[in-house]
Amino acid sequence: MLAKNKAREANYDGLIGPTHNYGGLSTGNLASAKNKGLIASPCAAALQGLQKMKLMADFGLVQGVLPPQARPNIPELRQMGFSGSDVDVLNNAWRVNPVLVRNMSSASSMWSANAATVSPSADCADSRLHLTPANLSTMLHRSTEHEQTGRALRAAFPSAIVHDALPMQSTYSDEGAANHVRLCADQGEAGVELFVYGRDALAGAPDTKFPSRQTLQASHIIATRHQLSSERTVFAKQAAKVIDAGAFHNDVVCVGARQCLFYHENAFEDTARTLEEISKAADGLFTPQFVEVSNEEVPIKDAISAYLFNSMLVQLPGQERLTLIAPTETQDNPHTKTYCDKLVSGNGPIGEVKYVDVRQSMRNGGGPACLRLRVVLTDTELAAANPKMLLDDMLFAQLSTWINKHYREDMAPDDLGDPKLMHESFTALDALTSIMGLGSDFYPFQRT
Ligand code: SUG
Repeated sequence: MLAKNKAREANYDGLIGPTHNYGGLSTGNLASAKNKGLIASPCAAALQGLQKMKLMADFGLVQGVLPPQARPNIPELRQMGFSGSDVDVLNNAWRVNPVLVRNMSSASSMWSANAATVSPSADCADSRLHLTPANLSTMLHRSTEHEQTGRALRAAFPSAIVHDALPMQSTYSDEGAANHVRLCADQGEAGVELFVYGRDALAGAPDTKFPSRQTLQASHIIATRHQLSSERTVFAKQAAKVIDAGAFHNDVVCVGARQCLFYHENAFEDTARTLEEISKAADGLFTPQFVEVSNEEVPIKDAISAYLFNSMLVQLPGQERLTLIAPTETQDNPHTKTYCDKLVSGNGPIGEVKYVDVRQSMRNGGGPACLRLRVVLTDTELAAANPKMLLDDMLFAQLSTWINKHYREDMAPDDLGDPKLMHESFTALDALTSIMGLGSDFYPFQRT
């Protein structure tokens, strides 16, 4: 009998950057709108994110780190016509157009579930690992991430195919892995890739009030680029009503791992058809296990505010059943807490729920699952992955010291116009490139 292809799922988290703030920049993301203008704590945020990474590494999972992007985004402000030294650019832009500066200062690259769509080599016809950085073209503050994301992913996975982002046109609007689920019997075996889109851009006017950020066209192109088998690929429409209830990505109402799809009954426009297509695509590989949460058990409003589905669904070493890594907000909400208690007392595929505190990120609509990009790596691909971007005790200690040294305790919206903050951020990121072995030309400000 042939040996099984060994592969495991790694989580690459976005390290939270020094300009973390509550800008209220994401229409349709209820937490972002609600918390606009609150005082944020970049230091607490980054430590919370790092602690989550440490927890996963301590469980024995492969944990990677993606560096924050340089903010404020001075090259973008220069493109908008501001000139002079970096300080002149920031001062002039802040005086003329503070809203633009806020958009160019967001630490949003922390939500690495939106960094890219990833297809493991077992799914791709050329047996290569494929990643497509998301163009994030719907939201101004996120639309400038993809180039630097590509640079980070190429540094992390030298042996993979990292494509360019799709064109910056609304037909191709793409938000990465937040609208993509992979199910499989075993990580190293071929799986089923589910692409969930909010909008068919060529079918007329959008059917939602809030932006639907993922198009069918973007999902199709990614599946083609990644050389996926059409029999093993499913495209499903996210329900318009759930987008308008605040589920700006599918991962706010659905998460999957191994054979298990865990989702809210309102998640898909046509649930019966979606499940049928997944079962058909999985035929001969595995039998999918569907865990549907009814609106009666967890009203959609609670599912979204408590982020039950924005949990990480992971297989911990030595455990038969899956573990849900949920935000503490899920524990605080009576509906979701009661549901979780019931879930683990049954004998379904999810056997345990653990709660993590990522409250700083949650106030911007980013739960545990938003903060990580899943990358299935074979042993060979893992051996080729950049070791300095993998979290071990030493990197954890170095990053803790680095955060405590460079990050502010408090961040008010108007602090973003402060040239001192820019200086602190660039100094911190310059030091980070040494810690993570990224080279002295990783960030744009290092290249000028
Ligand atoms: O794109 N929030 C992010 C949250 C992303 C969550 N990601 C996933 N669900 N995978 C967004 O809406 C808010 C920034 C602000 O308002 O300052 C923000 O960008």
